[in-house]
Amino acid sequence: MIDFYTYPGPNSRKAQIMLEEAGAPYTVRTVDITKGEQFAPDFLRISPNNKIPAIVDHTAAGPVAVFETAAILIYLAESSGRLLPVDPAARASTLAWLIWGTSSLGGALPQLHHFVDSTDKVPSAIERFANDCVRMLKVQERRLSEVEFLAGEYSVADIPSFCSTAGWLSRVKALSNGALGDTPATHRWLKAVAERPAVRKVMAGG
Ligand SMILES: N[C@@H](CCC(=O)N[C@@H](CS)C(=O)NCC(=O)O)C(=O)O
Repeated sequence: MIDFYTYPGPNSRKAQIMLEEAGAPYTVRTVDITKGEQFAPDFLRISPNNKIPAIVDHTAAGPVAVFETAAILIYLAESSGRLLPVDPAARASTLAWLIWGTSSLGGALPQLHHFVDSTDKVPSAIERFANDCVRMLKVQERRLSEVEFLAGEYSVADIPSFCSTAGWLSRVKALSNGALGDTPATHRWLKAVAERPAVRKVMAGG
């Protein structure tokens, strides 16, 4: 059984989709980050960077605590044997797109939204993050016009970018003054990923 430490939001959805894809039984443990529960000493022993999501897998060999979305996804893919190829080249490509999705795209989008939503507007920060998000969404569009899924076949690599793109593509497009343009391959991919039962369940709040 896995304890899943979560609070509603895109990062938690990434981990929960992989829990569903892995078919791993799990118990939801809500950490209310609006009330500072992420700083409780018991939670910091699991997630030292005071962020959700995190998991504790109660294995026969003892509990395994994992924090950081990318590490959780890799752990679940490896422990379930699902959505992460063993062939070295395919595995390297899958991990590259997974890490790109969690750190590059997934790191810049929240920064853009922070600066756009903040009351003290910092034009250079908005411009920097808007340009970078547009650039990365174009990188993703180009990739998805060449292959069906980010690493070729559907894999753990699609999950983080799907959650970020589904939530924020239209907002970045609106902010881009036409620079992002049409993204037909991205829309085709969003639809295909959204049809997976695990994804449908989590996106519906399951
Ligand atoms: N790099 C982390 C980021 C996770 C993250 O930003 N979590 C936010 C919620 S979406 C959080 O826990 N914030 C609480 C805090 O910063 O105190 C990951 O990929 O898991």
